[in-house]
Amino acid sequence: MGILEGKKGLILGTANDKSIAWGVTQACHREGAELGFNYLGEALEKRVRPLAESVDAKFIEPMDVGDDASMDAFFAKVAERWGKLDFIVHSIAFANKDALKNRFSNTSREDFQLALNISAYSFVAVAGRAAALMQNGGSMVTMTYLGAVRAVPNYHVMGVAKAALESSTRYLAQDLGPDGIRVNAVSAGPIRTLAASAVGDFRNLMAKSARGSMLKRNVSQEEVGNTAAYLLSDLASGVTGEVHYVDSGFHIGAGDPGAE
Ligand code: NAD
Ligand code: 0WE
Repeated sequence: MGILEGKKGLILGTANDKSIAWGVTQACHREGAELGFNYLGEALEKRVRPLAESVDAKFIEPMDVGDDASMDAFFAKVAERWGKLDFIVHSIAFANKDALKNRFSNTSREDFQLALNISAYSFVAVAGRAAALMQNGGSMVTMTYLGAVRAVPNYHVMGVAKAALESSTRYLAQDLGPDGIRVNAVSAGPIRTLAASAVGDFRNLMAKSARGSMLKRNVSQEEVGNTAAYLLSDLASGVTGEVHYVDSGFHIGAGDPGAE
């Protein structure tokens, strides 16, 4: 019997079969969960719907986390079709490409707001709506990156957004804990996904991350997915407010000096 048997959960942030959300989906499906999905816009529906159907999902609806009306419509459908919810996975981030390339000190107000809105506030917005459907407790997991706590070249405003996301994880854990709802973040090492492939010199960053890691290799979507499935399950019933690294141990190292 799977560790998520009998549980209903939402996977938010699938773009394609390279998405971290898809690695989480495969682990959750294998462990017996019933899954629901969102997609951002019609272009992604064509990719997400067949993927979601391949894991027997029946709930596949649009949601733009930058739009309160879109979020309300999505969660109204969750309430109508499922009534209750056991877990959510938030695997969503966005920043203007220029802000990840130009000097950090030149970040515009607009680009700062966009990155924090889509990459950090959206977790709070999703968590509040989901918590209302978690009558028997629940578990929430978001995806973060080391750039939240270290200055990683070019990660820039996304690092600021991930710092806000990790802090939001702790405040959500405090707020929702009395309702039996746990909230955690998984800090993944670099993985080649749609969002990552749009980043210049990602190949070099991946090579450096592998060299500087304890396991001397990068991590996969599947490894991140398995860790998320554990955090979503009752096996992690005493774990909340945590940032759990799945990065081959890179973050415990000294970084570049030993890596080269
Ligand atoms: P991805 O491109 O597959 O996923 C990003 C998702 O965000 C997409 O599905 C996209 O549709 C969604 N999204 C963007 N704006 C949205 C909006 N307004 N409304 C709804 N959805 C929106 O890339 P990924 O690497 O799988 O990213 C998933 C998460 O993992 C992100 O939070 C990212 O920061 C995090 N992460 C990625 C890595 C990496 O190296 N790939 C490492 C650590 C953490
Ligand atoms: O969180 C991320 C990806 C974030 C991201 C990437 C893009 C590229 C395309 C957010 N928004 C956009 N917008 C775009 O238009 N990661 C953890 C992967 C990542 O991105 C980096 C990294 C790593 C690692 C960017 C610079 C440096 C390192």
